[in-house]
Amino acid sequence: QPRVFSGVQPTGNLHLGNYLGAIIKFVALQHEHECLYCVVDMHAITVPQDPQELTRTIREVAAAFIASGVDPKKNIIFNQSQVSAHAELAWILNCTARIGWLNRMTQFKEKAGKDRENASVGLYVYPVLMAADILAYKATHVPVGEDQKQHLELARDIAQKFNNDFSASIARHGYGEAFFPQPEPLIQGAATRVMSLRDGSKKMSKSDPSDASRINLTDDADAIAAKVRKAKTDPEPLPSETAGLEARPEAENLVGIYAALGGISKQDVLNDFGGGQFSAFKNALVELAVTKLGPIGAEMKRLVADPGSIDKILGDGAERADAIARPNLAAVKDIVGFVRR
Ligand code: AQP
Repeated sequence: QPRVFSGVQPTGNLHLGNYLGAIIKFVALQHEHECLYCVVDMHAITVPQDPQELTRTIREVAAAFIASGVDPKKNIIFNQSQVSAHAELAWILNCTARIGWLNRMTQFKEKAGKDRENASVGLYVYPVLMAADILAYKATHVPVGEDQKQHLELARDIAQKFNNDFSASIARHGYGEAFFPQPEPLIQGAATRVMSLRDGSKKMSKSDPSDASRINLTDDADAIAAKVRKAKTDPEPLPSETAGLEARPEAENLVGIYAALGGISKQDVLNDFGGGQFSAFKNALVELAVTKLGPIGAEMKRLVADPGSIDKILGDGAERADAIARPNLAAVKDIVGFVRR
């Protein structure tokens, strides 16, 4: 049966890329599937975090899910560190994954930078923890942005190697031919890779030192307007066909953002704005972004003002998540040959 899992790191500055690449899809999927949406705090500490700020941002990400329309009763909203199966399964999968596989991960190379010797071991094995996040629930579908594609492929490789390595034991314990499903990435829509507003070759990112490079979900209308109006563009008018966006990354990015926020295609956007100047298009984009994001930001602020209520939602979610993950982890321990209590 289909089951959706996805996570967002509580590393501050939740932005339009996180929203359009992931959170907006969480909202759509909740109507059809059982969904688990996780604040992946254990991933966040793979790079240094201020403890008080981490506590605040864990609640803020949960608030962003809810404010965007994810129903905490229907779906399971929780934070990773409250469900010990993630860490336990990650260890077992660390022994399945190969060093050569991890050495190919581009995100580690980017995040570790030049001083790789000094990166945390956690940052290196991050993709294995991500595989454990998904496989602990035997999730079948994972809505993510384009940047997570390689990690999803690794999760599929790990699932397959585990199934192969332990095939005899899996069959002996009555699980048939495969224990873990192959999780499918869901990377869809007009904005699977939202780019920086200052540089069309860089992804919009929480850690970009320039706040003008991203629209934060908590930005007010004035900030959104200022950032969109200042967004880098080129001097040509907008094309009338999507083919004309090729080699124009900044234009393509803004058209993609408009399409994703408006729930229309890029061609629809160009039907309305093709041939026109950027200034008119930017005005319309400001209006759309403020209409869509304004209420989300306001609701996030309201929700985080009551941390007790958010903690209750996270605690309830963790219990429900644990009830799914615990039997799966017990089965994995049997398959591996561990003696259980
Ligand atoms: N620019 C983006 N466009 C589309 N999707 C994006 N995502 C992130 N950036 C973009 C998607 O958002 C989800 C949560 O991401 P994350 O918080 O787990 O980590 P990240 O990808 O490392 O996010 P950032 O903003 O880029 O953080 P830093 O600056 O720390 O590296 C994922 O589904 C991701 O694909």
